[in-house]
Amino acid sequence: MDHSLSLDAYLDGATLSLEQGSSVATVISDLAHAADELSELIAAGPLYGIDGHSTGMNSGGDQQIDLDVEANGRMCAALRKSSVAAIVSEETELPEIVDSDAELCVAIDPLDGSANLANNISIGTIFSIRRRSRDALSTFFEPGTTQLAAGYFIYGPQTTLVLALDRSVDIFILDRRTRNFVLIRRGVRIPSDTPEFAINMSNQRHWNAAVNAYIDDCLLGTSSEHGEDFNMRWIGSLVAEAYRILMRGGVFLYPADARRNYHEGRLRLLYEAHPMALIMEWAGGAASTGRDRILDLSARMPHQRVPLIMGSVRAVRDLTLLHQRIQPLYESSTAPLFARRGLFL
Ligand code: FBP
Repeated sequence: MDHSLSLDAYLDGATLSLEQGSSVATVISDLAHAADELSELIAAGPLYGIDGHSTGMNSGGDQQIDLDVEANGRMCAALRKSSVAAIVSEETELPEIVDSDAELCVAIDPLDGSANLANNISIGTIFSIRRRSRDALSTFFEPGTTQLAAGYFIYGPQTTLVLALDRSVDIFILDRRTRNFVLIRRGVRIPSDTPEFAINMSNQRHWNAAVNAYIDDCLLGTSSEHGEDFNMRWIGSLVAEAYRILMRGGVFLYPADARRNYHEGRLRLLYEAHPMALIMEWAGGAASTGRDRILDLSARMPHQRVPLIMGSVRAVRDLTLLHQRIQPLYESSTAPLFARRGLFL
């Protein structure tokens, strides 16, 4: 592939036929400039006065570090510059109205997985762009299917942008010589069946029966219902896990579990699950809570959490079937959990 198409040139073409296309292009371009600067700050860290010290808790009760605050400041400044109607940010308790007549609303996680920074592991910025409905705030309470575009930047060995726009998922890399994002991959497709799963196994005793059944089956390898050996990964960084799935398939799970405060999972609907689900589906994959398609869900609160299962269509389908068949059985009877034969039949 010719690596000479810059993000701005790409956006000129890709947004041409979209309603609100030029506003969408402006938002993505402004976020990309902020991501370029943020990536430099992340790479230099302590040299630029960022040492990862705690600045307390954010409104959602998650630990906040200096870089979360810095990222939030830069990303929200970029969105104000683009003149969006309203912003929901992970780091801010209430939605911010910027210009209530503007065309677009944006939900953003300015720095996902920031706790990984101390270990020099990839982290990212996730965003979701919607057309403003009758008023700016109600836009955020519409289903994920109303997203116009979504994407994320990864700050890792390379700084990349994964962008879901106009039903295609395309990938850009930051060329540090020119400080431009450049297209490196168009129309990413997720393999439909890859024997690889990602889940935080330390929570196994808290999972529901359907998730336990699925992972138990994966661990059985060739003697399992799946009939193949599985590989496992857990990076603890949503953006990095999603990138691996886009490259080679597999499934990522952050399910609801029995721990206090995890009854709706850990991840947030508006700025983590909705944008990831759009990316997965437009790349030929799927995303579900185990019971419902993520894109069909509407948030009830700006920082609502949701269980997230995403990746290759076969794995998401199998997990959905297990939630339909095993979990109700488990919830309603004291009978043995399930028979291993015919798990997905
Ligand atoms: P934040 O939203 O607090 O940054 O946390 C999100 C996240 O780091 C995801 O990127 C990752 O998938 C998950 O939390 C890891 O959670 P856990 O530490 O419970 O495995």
